[in-house]
Amino acid sequence: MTQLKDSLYASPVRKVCAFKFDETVARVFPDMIQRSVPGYSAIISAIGLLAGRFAREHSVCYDLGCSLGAATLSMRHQIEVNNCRIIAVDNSPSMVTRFQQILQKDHASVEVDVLCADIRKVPIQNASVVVLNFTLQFIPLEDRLNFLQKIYNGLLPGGILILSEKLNFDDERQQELQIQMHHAFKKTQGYSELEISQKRSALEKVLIPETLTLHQNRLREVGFSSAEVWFQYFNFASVIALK
Ligand code: GEK
Repeated sequence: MTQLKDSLYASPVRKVCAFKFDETVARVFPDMIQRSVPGYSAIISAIGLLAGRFAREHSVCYDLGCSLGAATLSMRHQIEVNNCRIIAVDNSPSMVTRFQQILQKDHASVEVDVLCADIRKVPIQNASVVVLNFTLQFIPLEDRLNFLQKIYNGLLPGGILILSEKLNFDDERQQELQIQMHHAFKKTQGYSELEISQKRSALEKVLIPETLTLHQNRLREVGFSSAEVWFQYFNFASVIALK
């Protein structure tokens, strides 16, 4: 599939609409996420490595909020055990349709089921690995605790959750600095000031970041025995939570 450049916010608009994972976004998504999330490729590769280590025979690996399935494909190519399948879920029909097309061209042996559904409603059972790669941030704050509790309950003993999120910081100066450094990163990726500011407005009420402490406390509250950062690049971090 040809890689299209994200220029969705390149022209000025009178009123920036709330961000949606529609067809226009799905079409440019690989370029958008790569140029917007510092360290995205490194995280995707590491998710594969972690799945290679934690995926168990006769279990399920979940990729929740899979978009075009980058994390699923990374896991699929690293899982070596038999009878382990991946369930990838996204509630954007455009993402799911495109991911199914991508999957048809991938010939690894691990079975993958792609579901178009709300991840809050999908049962999690017999899981050895659960991936939430920049997805929890789009779930309403009031639903996050129950949703993570469901994931914890569905994980097998010794299973892991990989949780990647955009972060907020309690300290005001730190918060401002990290946001500015993220914008500096986006500029090096070719985004203009206008693109950065219009995208920021579009995401404002849709992507709700929290602090690392809040994430770690919630993970412990639902039962995870530890939750540690294994990757951070400015205000983007990934945590491994162990059951
Ligand atoms: C990657 N993990 O490339 N139910 C299902 N899907 C949802 C829901 C929901 N309630 N809310 C949001 N999504 C991917 C990147 S993108 C992150 C994940 C980003 C989906 C939404 O449709 C979108 O595809 C994805 O979560 C978030 O590793 O764009 O910053």
